[in-house]
Amino acid sequence: MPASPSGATRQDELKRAVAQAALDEIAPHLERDTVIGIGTGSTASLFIDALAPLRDRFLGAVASSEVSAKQLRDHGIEVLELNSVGRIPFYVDGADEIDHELAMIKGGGAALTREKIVAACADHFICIADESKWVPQLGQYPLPIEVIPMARSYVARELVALGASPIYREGVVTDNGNQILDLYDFPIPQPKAMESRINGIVGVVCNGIFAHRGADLLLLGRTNGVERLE
Ligand code: ABF
Repeated sequence: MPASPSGATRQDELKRAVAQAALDEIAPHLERDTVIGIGTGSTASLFIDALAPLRDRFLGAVASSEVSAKQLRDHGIEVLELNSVGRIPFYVDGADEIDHELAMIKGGGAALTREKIVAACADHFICIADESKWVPQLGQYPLPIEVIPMARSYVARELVALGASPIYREGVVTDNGNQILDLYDFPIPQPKAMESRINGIVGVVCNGIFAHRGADLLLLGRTNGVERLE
C-alpha cells in the first residue's frame, strides 16, 4: 500500500480515522466514574493515543493485554483490575475479520482470552477496523485457539477431526501462560456453532471466534469515510 509523505499508509490513515470516530462516539458519555475497556493491536493503540487528552474526564481503563496496559499508563491513564470494576459501558477494540452479523475473528495478537473477557463485561462493544477486515464469511484469517500447554497435542488432534489443520504458533506464550494453535484455511459458515464446538474441546481456554458476543457497533474505515454499522 502506498505511503503518504508522513510515511503512513492508506490503511494507517483508515485506522486513525476509525480510532477518532470511536472517540467521538464515547466522548459525550464520559463521566468521572467511567471505566473504558480497551483492546489490543495497532488500531486499538491509535484509539489509546486519541483517548489520552481526555484522561481527566473518566476514571480509567481495563486493558485486554499487558502491551495496552503499558501504553495506557505511559499516557497517564489509570489501569484498573477487572475484578475491582463494576460496569464497563464501552469496550473498544479492533478485529482480524468481521462479517455482516458483526461476528469476528480476533486474537491475531494472542490476546483473545482477555479480549473476550473484557468484551463480555461491556455494555457496548465498538469494533474499529479498516475495510480490509470486512469479509462475507469468516475464515480467511487464521483462527487462533488458546490452549493449556499440556493439552496442545490433544486439542490439535480434536481440531483435525473437525476438518482443521492446526499450526502451533511457536515461541508465543499468552499473557495467561498458555499456547496458541492457528487454524489456516478454515471457513466458518456458522460462527456461533463453531465457537461453541471448539470451546467444548477439553484443554481449550478460548477461541478467536467472537460471535456469541459480537460487536454492537462497527466503525469501518473506508476510502470514502467511516461507515457506521450496527
Ligand atoms: C486485536 O488486535 C485483535 O483481536 C486482533 O487480532 C488485532 C487487530 O489488530 P490490528 O488493529 O493491528 O489490525 O484487536
